[in-house]
Amino acid sequence: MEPYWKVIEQIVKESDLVLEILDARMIESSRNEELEKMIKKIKRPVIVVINKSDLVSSKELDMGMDKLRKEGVKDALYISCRKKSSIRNLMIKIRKVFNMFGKREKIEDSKKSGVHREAEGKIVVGVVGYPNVGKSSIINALSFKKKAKVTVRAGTTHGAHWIASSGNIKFIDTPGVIPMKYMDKTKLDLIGAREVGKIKDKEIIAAKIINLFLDKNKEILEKKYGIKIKKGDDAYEIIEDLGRVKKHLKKKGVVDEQRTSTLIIRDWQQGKLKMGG
Ligand SMILES: Nc1nc2c(ncn2[C@@H]2O[C@H](COP(=O)(O)OP(=O)(O)O)[C@@H](O)[C@H]2O)c(=O)[nH]1
Ligand SMILES: [Mg+2]
Repeated sequence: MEPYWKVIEQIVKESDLVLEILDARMIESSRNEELEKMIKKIKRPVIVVINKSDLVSSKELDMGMDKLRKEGVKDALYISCRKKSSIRNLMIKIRKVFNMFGKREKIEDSKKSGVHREAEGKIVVGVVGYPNVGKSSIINALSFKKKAKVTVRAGTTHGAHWIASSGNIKFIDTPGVIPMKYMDKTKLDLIGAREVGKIKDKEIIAAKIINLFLDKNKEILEKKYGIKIKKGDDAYEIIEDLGRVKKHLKKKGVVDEQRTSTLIIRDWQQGKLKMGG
């Protein structure tokens, strides 16, 4: 097994309960099948947490939740780290799921692994998910202390993990680096798991981001960038237009598409392009 998966497996084993964090803007893409299988095998209860709900409309969120339920996810909720009420709801959910699990499976399981946290009065919560989905931010919000490092640059929680606590709950943060070969790179770039400087085909990713808006909410792009999108404009034409507006020009007045694409990707990854909300 790859070292990365060993670390994650260890964290899951140490946990009584796992939070799988997803990005509200790409709920499906930010799920990780391999990770979910592993958690299931180790028999830990999971709460699927759709984070960054402030960046999408409530309609979108409801649709995403419906889809998750249909796919058999029992415990899911959406939150935003920027909302106190969200964090409260998540805390309530953690205690609820932990107590239910305690009755259902925990006793048998704890005999095997030798873990008996109820007796210790502690709940260990492992927080997993792709880089940049907000794991560290959630831990910080839940523990009311700044402990886990939050970064605008993707993939900066390396190797070691932090443990933060809140009352009798301990949180384990997980490293943000997943070996790239396990994942669809485009998907990762959209989630923001890779820093923009490391993305080679910036235009392709920028075009994908634009396409996410073109169908339903192109006004968001128009407003954010002060451009006018005509019917039938494709993503590359929009990059071109934006490059002119921003004066991202090379010699002879040719638009520097790399530079404009970088701007779009960065704004998206940093949550500066809301899809509604
Ligand atoms: N808009 C918005 N941004 C968030 C939210 N949670 C985290 N972020 C931002 O997402 C980026 C990555 O967060 P971080 O906690 O470091 O993610 P991690 O890599 O999963 O630990 C940071 O710029 C955070 O400020 C949220 O609920 N809403
Ligand atoms: Mg982190």
